[in-house]
Amino acid sequence: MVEWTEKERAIINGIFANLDYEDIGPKALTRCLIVYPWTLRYFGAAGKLDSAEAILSNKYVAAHGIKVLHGLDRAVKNMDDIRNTYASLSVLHSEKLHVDPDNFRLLADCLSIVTAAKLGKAFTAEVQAAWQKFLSVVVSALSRQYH
Ligand code: HEG
Repeated sequence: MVEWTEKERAIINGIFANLDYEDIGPKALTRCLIVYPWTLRYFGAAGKLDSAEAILSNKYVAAHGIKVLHGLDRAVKNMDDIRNTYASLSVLHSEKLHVDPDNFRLLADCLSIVTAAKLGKAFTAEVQAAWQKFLSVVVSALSRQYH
């Protein structure tokens, strides 16, 4: 069971309250696909993704980036029970999509970089600590139903 301080809760809620899903979601996912090209294998349905330019301008990828970010809303609203909140999403990624769970961490890292770039000076070490703790819990919950 993960414990959250009031300050951590305030930081996480504050980031999400000001988050531009349509900007950050696509930026994080496209960065993940470009930096770690093996993650492209799950996006066959997206069409041609054979260059950074193609990835950055792909509408399917952009829409999926927004969808992933909205998936995080559920974790924010259920911070005290992220594991159960993500049980079925974890099963989906494991059994249906066959996404290697190592990739959750890679996407989370890209999300941190994009968030840091967006927040600038406001992304202090203390904010980063809470943010990364939150993403680690998400990654662990999503990896939970793998066997
Ligand atoms: Mg996943 C579907 C969330 C990492 C590949 N992902 C989804 C969906 C959500 C989601 C909410 C829609 C589920 C549904 O339709 O019911 N994904 C999500 C989160 C994270 C994550 C919160 C990690 C932070 N996903 C992830 C990674 C990959 C991936 C790392 C591959 C590298 N997701 C993936 C694919 C689909 C989803 C291929 C199905 C796409 C589709 O339906 O078109």
